[in-house]
Parts: sequence; structure tokens; C-alpha cells
Amino acid sequence: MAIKRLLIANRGEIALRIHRAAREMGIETVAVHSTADADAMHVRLADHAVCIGPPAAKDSYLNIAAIISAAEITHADAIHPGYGFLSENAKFAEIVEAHGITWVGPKPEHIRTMGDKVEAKRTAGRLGLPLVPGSDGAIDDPVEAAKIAEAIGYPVIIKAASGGGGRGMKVCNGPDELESLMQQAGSEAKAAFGDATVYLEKYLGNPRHIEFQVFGDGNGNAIHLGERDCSLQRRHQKVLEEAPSPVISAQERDRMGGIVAKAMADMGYRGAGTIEFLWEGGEFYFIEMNTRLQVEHPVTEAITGIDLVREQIRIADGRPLSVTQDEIVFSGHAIECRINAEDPFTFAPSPGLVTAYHAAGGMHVRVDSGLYAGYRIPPYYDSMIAKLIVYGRTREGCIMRLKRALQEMVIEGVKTSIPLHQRLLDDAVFLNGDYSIKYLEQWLADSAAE
Ligand code: MV4
Repeated sequence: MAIKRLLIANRGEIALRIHRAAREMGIETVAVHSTADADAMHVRLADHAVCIGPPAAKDSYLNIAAIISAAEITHADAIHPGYGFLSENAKFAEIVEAHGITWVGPKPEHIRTMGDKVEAKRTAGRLGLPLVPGSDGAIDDPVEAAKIAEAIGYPVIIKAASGGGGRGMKVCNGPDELESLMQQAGSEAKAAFGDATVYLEKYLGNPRHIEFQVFGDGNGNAIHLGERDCSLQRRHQKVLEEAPSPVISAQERDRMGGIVAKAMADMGYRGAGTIEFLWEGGEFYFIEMNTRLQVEHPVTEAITGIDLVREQIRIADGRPLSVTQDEIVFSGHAIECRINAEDPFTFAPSPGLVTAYHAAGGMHVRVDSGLYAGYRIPPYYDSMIAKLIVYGRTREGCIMRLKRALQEMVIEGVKTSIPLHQRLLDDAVFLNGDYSIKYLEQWLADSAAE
């Protein structure tokens, strides 16, 4: 096969990240961009660039015909979708492959299965992953639902099959509100996703969000690269991620990692994937699988030394996994801070001209960002403008280095979330590592009240 020219169907820091991996493999790159992104760093650096439409994502980064045309015109022989946009669109993956273009991603059938949360859970259960107790599949009969809720115990959570990312969930505390909440969840899901299907789970009150990175070769071989702890979130947006999780022992990592890798091997999974768990009372409960590269992948790269984008491209090119499970060594600690162009207290977006920029540096400090002085952050897209990823031999050392690196970062002209990270890194609960998915929002509310 041998990929020669890779089209990057994305923007921002991840487009640059993919460009860098491709370049290091001797692969040419094609940037596609909206009119709002003509001055983006990855567009400047790519070998070829094609404008695919106006600023609105639906007319550019989500415009399948425009992207396929750009690939044909530039003779790209592969497409990497990054994260978001079309990355988990099974139809797009099929269209790419139907054009004889290599899809740098999972098999379309696996993208489709995991995109339906009911199918995903059923598949995970069959593959031996531990599930949150709940309905076996979709549920629409309130009488049946009440029986299940009674059996697993209240509170329960009603989730949309087409949901994900926290949209369309309802927590139900007792039988009297079950029927009306099911109706609400169903109609909200119908309005948001065009699918009213819902399912029921035991509601976990104070879990951590812990996800395992996996890779499969598509031929029955798979490995895991350990876990990331992504419990610090605000409105389902991750703020800071770390690897390893402060609460997972090496034995637990090996045990659970072994289970997820076996599951991926058995399903013939191809490429990068993330298995999301809630973790409570020392137990893992599968909730969802993401069939894409994730924003927070660099913390895994930092503690394993493995380039995940390179690995994705190799697999897409039909090559074997570059490492065996035995060769993977987890060493040290890594933390990623997501830096957004937004007010650090109100979270209001703050796009505009970057008047000065200086990236932190030094040992074990990585900045993934397309920023430069004079760049204008467009208002049309996600507000994440940089990721600061820091590595240390210990969690304490990593945090000290991260504080130092945050002090070095200069981004002028727009507001950023850097001050939020600086305050969080001084918080006693963060420092001791004993936080759940509820912690950040509580902490923000408490510090606003002070
Ligand atoms: C849950 C839960 C509690 N119990 N499921 C939110 C996003 C979606 N991926 C799953 N989510 C949750 N599912 C059960 N049975 C709590 C959440 C949840 C959450 C999960 C991970 C990270 C942050 C979160 C914030 C609020 C709720």
C-alpha cells in the first residue's frame, strides 16, 4: 500500500499534530480548510492546501463531497479525520474507502456499532467488559422500566441511545418520576438526534472517568496503552487529563488493560480506540467507546513513548502494531491542560487577534498549538487553542513542572483559561488526587461564592 500523500480532514492543533506525524514518516500532507482558516499554521506547513468552503463547519469540515473532491484533485491516497467533525461518521469512512482512499480509522462497521450506545453496551458485554447494571438494550415500556429500576435500585439514569458526551441524560430518584422523565428523555433525544431510543442504568453518584487507550491491527491483534483519568470536566468538557490515574495500581492497569485488549482483539478492531469507564468503589463500569484519536492522547504518548498518530497511520497502511504488549513500559506521570480562548471565570468565548505568543519549553514540556503572534482566532469553532502537556517522573514533579510551564506561557490579545489551571494546581483536593467527576463544577461554584 504505502501511503504517500495524506489529507488531513480537520483544523487547529490536531491538524498540525497529524501533519507532524506524517512528515516524520516521509508522507506529504494536504490541508483542507474553510475560508476562515486560510491563515492557519497547519495550512502554511502542509505541502498542499485546498479551500473547501465557508466558515460554517457544515459547509466545510463536515462537507463530505468537498473533502473527497479535494482528495481527488490533490491525489491524496489517505485521509485522517482527527477528532470531532467527521471522525466518527461511519458513512464518511465508507465513502472514503469506496473511492479507493485509505481511511486512517477503524472499520466503518465498528464506528457504527459504537456510535449507537445501546449496541455499544451490548457488544461490550458480549466481549466480557464489565457493564453498569441496567436495561438489556433499549426500553420504551414504562412498566418494564419500573421493574428494572426496582431491581437495580434507585437512583437510575435514563440515557439516549444516540447520545453520548452527556447529552440527553436524566437522573431519576424514584418510581413516581420515572414515566415522565422517560418521556422527556425520549422527546429530547428525538429532537436532538432524530432518535427517541433510550436505555436505563444504575446511576453512579460519585464516579471517576477513567478511559483505556487501545490499538488493534484489524486482524485479531490488539494492545492497550494504559488509562487516562479525565474526571476533571465542566459541562462535559474535559479541562485537565492525567496518566496514569492517581487511583489505579499497576496490577489493576494490567488486569483491566488485559481485558480491554482481549476484547478489541476478539472483535477484530482496527486502529485507535478509547474505552470509557466509570470507576467507583474500586470497580470499572463500561459506558462508551470512542472510535477515534482523542484530544488527550499526548498524556499516553508521554508515559509510553509511543507516537499514537504514527501508529494509526501505520495500521491504516496495513502494517502490524509496532510494539507488543510486553514491550510497552509505563513510566512517570503526565498531565495535559486544555487552554481555551475564553474568560477563565465566566467561560465566555474570547476569539480575536493574538497580539503576542510565546510557548513554554524546557525538559518534558510539550505545547500542541497552531497559535502564533498575529494569528486571529476565528469565532466559528471550538475555543481550545492550545494543549500544554507536561511529563515528570512523579505526579508531584509533574505538577511542579506544569506550574513552571504555565507561568512561561504568553498568550496576549485574548482571554485564556491559563489562570483557571493555575488556581486548580494549587487546590488541595487536586493535589491529593482524590477527585470525582463532580469535583470541578463544585469547586468552581465554591470559588465563585467566596
Ligand atoms: C453516567 C453517570 C452516572 N451513572 N452513567 C456523562 C457523559 C457520558 N459519556 C456518560 N456520563 C455519565 N454517565 C451512570 N450510570 C454520570 C455521567 C457523567 C459524567 C461522566 C463522565 C465524566 C463527567 C460526567 C459528568 C456528569 C455526568
